[in-house]
Amino acid sequence: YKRSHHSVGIIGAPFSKGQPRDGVEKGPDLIRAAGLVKKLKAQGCAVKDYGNVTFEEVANDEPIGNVKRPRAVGSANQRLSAAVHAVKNDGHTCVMLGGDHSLAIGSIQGHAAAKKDLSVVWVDAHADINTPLTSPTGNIHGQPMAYLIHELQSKIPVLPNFSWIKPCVSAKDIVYIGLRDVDPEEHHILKLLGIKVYSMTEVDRLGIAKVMEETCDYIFSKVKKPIHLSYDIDALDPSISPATGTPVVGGLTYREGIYITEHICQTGLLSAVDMVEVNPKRGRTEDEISSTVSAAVDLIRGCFGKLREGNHPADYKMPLP
Ligand code: 6HN
Ligand code: MN
Ligand code: MN
Repeated sequence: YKRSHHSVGIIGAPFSKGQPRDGVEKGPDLIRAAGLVKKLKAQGCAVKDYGNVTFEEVANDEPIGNVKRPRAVGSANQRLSAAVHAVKNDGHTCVMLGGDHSLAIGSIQGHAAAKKDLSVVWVDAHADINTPLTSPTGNIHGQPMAYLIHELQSKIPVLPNFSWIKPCVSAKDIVYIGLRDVDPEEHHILKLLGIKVYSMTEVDRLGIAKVMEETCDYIFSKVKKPIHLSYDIDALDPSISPATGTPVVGGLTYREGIYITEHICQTGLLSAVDMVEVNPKRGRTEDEISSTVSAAVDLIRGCFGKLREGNHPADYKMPLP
């Protein structure tokens, strides 16, 4: 048994303009209201809540080609990137509470500014690797990986407020887990770049324990890089987390979802986490909302040492009669 010495820095990013449905900007405050900080402290973490990033209003944010609200998304991510960089420089593992998944641009960029050479574990029903030219929707939450991967830079057009982004991840340092709704163009990109993917088919075939063992063998095959875990709540099955913008049937069970976090935690290399796409306005009942939010809280707790077998402090003394 190892005592956890996690020091966690939390940043809220109440932002929704990477996709068309409002409500997802309420994610950070809902996840906090469910007791995240108190629960992390109770399991032995040192926690600093940096509050929410504030975003500027962007007027006349007309589409560029089919890309929607590029200026607002570019500007929001630039601010988030600076905030994540600061949390990393303070020495914490950074937890970014979204907001939609376009925020991974700023979160990964800010993380990479502090720790160069990251590996990225992307847990999602979707690959979020469309380029502006392949995107069927124009929603930037379906595109963040494309802006960050070195190998795709020749495919990315110039966009307003995106010039600060520097590609910072190599295709070989990415693992996807949970995919089940991948656009044809995205599938082509994944194959072209030889990106490691454990779709729900591999989760079914191998079981989640083997998937995680292979994931870590793969990302640690050369040097042990810090891990950026980008967790889209829609990776879980909609029976557990229905309050999200783009739910897809056939997802991870609660137990599989938690197992991923437990396994990543025990590598000791988790350096930043995104928890995104919790959208209370997409829940049809209070129960659907609370089930989604509490799953998000439990996944974050799993990232920071909570064990299902139970935990006790290293200095615990049995009460004497
Ligand atoms: N997410 N592939 C679709 C698109 O619009 O590009 C869906 C993206 C979903 C994004 O869930 O973070
Ligand atoms: Mn996503
Ligand atoms: Mn998704």
